Amino acid sequence: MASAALLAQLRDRLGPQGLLTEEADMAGHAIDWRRLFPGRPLAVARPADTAATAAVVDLCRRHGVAIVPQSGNTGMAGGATPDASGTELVLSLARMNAIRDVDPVGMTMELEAGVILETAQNAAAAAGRLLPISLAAEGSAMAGGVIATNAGGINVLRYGMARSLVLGLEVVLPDGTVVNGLRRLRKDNAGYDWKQLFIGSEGTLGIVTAAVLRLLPAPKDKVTALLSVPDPRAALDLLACAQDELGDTISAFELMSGFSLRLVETHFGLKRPVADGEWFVLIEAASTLSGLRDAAEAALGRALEDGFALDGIVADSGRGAADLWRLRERITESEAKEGKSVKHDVSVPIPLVPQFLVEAGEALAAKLPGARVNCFGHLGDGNLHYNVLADGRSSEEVNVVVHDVVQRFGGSISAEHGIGRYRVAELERRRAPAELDLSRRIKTALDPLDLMNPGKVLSRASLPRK
Ligand code: FAD
Ligand code: 2HG
Ligand code: ZN
Repeated sequence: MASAALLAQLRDRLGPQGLLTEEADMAGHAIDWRRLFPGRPLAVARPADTAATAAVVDLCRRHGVAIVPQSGNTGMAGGATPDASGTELVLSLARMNAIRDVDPVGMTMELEAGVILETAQNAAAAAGRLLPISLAAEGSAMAGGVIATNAGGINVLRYGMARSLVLGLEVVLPDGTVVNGLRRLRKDNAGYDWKQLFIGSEGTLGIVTAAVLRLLPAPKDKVTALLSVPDPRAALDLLACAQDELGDTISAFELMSGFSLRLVETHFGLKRPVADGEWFVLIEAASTLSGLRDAAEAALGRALEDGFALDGIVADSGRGAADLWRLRERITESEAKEGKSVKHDVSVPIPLVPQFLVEAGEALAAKLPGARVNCFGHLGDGNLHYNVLADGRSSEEVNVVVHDVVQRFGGSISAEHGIGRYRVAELERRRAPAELDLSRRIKTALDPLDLMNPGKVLSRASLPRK
């Protein structure tokens, strides 16, 4: 069999550590974090360096075997697991986990794709620098996955998505070519900025093996506050007020519904330390200079006086801040414990968020009565996680109701989690034909055999026949 020959060649090239073929060993690579997208890998290759990664890609291409790149396997869109055919090879980056260099003067970090995000954050902190990408999965998500999904998280409003922090990239193309663009330059206009194609491409155009990330000075002063607000419109007034008082020190502005916090209390026993309300905002500001606390208290005072906030607390210690963040970070796990949900990771223009929430709520009540909504997210970016708990309803049925409203508001059906396989049909339904056609042309130019994460982002059927 062709696959038996391939496995023998892979074993030769990678050694016993480098190839998993037993079902029990592969189990953790075969299903995603949400346990929604199980698959059956042909095998799991675990190359230890870029040359071995390129060799795996080359061998797979010769045998016509598709590859599913996988880093921390925390993705929310089913992009990192294989299909059920037993013919796709998972290529895990987990063994490529070296931080090659941290430069506190040039403020860069060069690292391999399998470095866990939290490890990278700690290495930056040890050098007195900040790697500002932060998300609840940072203890498992890896640099390669963060870059391949162009991850967002809680600090986007100040520092941008992962894309804005990538200075250089090394990738293996679907034909096995290694392209080394590991430059640490702040300015580089020499030709096409090809790395942007791979950032956010979810493993469909090539494999990210290493990167150079931009670092920032580490903040010395930080304030974290939790406020209850009467409604989402007041939350936007609060955003404007916080921007006036705290300027560009605001690094996170997160919205949480009362429903979200009740889930966290039910499943983790964590109580919110502010008076009742139906909406809550978690704000963090950080600065390399001191004096933030006075500004934060002035902002809170003004918000209470003007009625944007009903109640609020400013954390008075690192531990107090961590307790407030725990409320936010536990929402996803609480939702999973509550039952099945249909996730929506949407964005709309920031000023339209309150009206979006009204209209999405009305559409659900009319079309899916009884559905419960767990809404929370990155209000400072106009990005809401509008997750619907609707027992017995298919995701297709629920997606269409929510995404119709998103489309009416000029929004996006994936603000930060990507398309994976979960949102392929919705993307193809809702993106303009010319945009889809351009994406297919890019895919076909780089991966004419459709061997790099097939069926993710773009459907197999929509690509030219091989
Ligand atoms: P994986 O899940 O392994 O892969 C994700 C995609 O990238 C797949 O399509 C895969 O094929 C591809 N890929 C992986 N590695 C490579 C590589 N080296 N080269 C090419 N392609 C590759 N996301 C956010 O944006 N913001 C959040 O706030 C956020 N919070 C989360 C909270 C929780 C509790 C969880 C479970 C997830 C959260 N996520 C969030 C989603 C997820 O953590 C991010 O998308 C993360 O960037 C994925 O990294 P990973 O290493 O786990 O990637
Ligand atoms: C977050 O912001 C993540 O916490 C996860 O993006 C969102 O669980 C979700 O839907
Ligand atoms: Zn998020």
